Amino acid sequence: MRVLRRALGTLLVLGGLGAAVSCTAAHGDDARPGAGRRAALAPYERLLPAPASARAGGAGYAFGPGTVIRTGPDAPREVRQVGELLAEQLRGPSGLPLPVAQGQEGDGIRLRLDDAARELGAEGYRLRTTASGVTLTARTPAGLFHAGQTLRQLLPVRGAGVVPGGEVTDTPRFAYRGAMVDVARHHFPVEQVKRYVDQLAQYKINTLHLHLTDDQGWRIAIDSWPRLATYGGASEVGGGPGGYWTKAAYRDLVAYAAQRYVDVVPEIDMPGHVNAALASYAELNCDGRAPERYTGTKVGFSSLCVGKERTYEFVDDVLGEIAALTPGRYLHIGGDEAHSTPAADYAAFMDRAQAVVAKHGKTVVAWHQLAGARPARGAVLQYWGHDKTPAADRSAVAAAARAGHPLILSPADRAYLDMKYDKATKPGLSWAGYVPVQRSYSWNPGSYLPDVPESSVLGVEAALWTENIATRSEWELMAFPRLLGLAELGWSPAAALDWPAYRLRLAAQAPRLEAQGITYHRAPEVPWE
Ligand code: IFG
Repeated sequence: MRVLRRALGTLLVLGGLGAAVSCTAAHGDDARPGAGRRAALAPYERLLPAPASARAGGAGYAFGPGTVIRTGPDAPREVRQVGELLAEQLRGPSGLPLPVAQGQEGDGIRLRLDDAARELGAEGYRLRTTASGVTLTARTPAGLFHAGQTLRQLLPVRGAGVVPGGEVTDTPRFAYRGAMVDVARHHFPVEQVKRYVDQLAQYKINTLHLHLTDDQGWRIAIDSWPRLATYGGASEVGGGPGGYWTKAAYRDLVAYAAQRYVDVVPEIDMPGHVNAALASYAELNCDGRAPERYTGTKVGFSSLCVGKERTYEFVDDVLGEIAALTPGRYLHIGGDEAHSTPAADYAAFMDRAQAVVAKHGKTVVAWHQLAGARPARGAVLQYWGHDKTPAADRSAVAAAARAGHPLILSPADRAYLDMKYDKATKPGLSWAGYVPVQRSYSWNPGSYLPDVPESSVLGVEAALWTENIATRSEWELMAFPRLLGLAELGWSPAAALDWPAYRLRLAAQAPRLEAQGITYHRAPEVPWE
């Protein structure tokens, strides 16, 4: 049945009919939702995140041993790099040589910058497939990279094949499409984060927020305060050895992410969530005594000493070194759960910490609790409330948005990837409730917060906290497939956000996730292929 459907599918697409091949397979008494009627999506209808517009039609391109990736005779170095990276991404699954050449003439996959294509903006692209090849056009190398990720999904998961004739014209809805990973509660090697960057970039997520410090660990070397990493990094939740990244390793990760058009936003969480720093330096404590390192999972018990000048030397030194490692514009200073810092002290501290960020040429991002203090001009607030968040908190955030502060939306009961899917989920937490795949997808960032217009929403971010996530498979089980839904919420037009259609497109990603060895939750609400 499947072979017949695929052959039928290819014939239709090749013939330019491009219609979605749908056949009602008799599934007998299969009770799974959606099992009764399996629509085999046509290639241009299975793209995720859904593009702004896609149309199948015309003859397809035979992607095979003769395919050349062409970047154009006078292509800038960055375009050649996009071509090389795309070739690398395609060679593995296809097993094809895919040389990269500069000449534009001839069949193949052509990458073309077109500054006149203003409608494509900073990250958009056009992808056009005819018998002679696939032409990727964009105003920027980032757009060409995103076009390449779409092309990957028009190719078979393995081997050579026909890219069906058609055209995609695509631009993102939100500028900030993020994923956060907490490397403080549990230490993870840079290699694991690089693998995550590959996965994020495949679905056009363009920001990696690294939660580098917390009560249980300090994960980045700071030259002027070496014990932060060497002592404060030598533990983690559960009492494991922990670890930390050298600056060289961190720079390598930042460069790796930049090659995939993923900006890194480092977070130094303050004034709360600082036990690792306090344990490393007695002088940071108001009473001059360093607490023990902490390996539990409580929150809100630690605070920097707001009244001590040494604290601000620490803040300046640390944020200065982190800013120097950060090519991107944002520096996240946390600000959440400062339950041991009196409100007036919190506001005074955040005033000074924000001034330090500005001094080092960066823009502040902070958790939305900053709305209760004095957010600096241009400061971005990251909202992590949920359906039970008090109206007062929401209105403080709405007021900050009205005052011009852009918002990143990370609702804990939608976008927190550490929330269990259901009671059977082993890793993760459930303080914000269970978050099944459908719930994680079924919200509209443009109208999610009352009194907050879409124009105030910078974007969305999926956050993976790691109190009880310690391995790659636990990480991937929690992140996939909900990350794909959040990638779509960040990229696709509001009109495309439709669970009945999305669930079929998500199901079609399974062979790709499996080919990449990604552990994922086979949610019952998705008709997995
Ligand atoms: N809230 C804490 C995190 C983490 C999380 C786990 C924020 C901003 C609960 N703060 O989310 O440190 O403990 O789900």
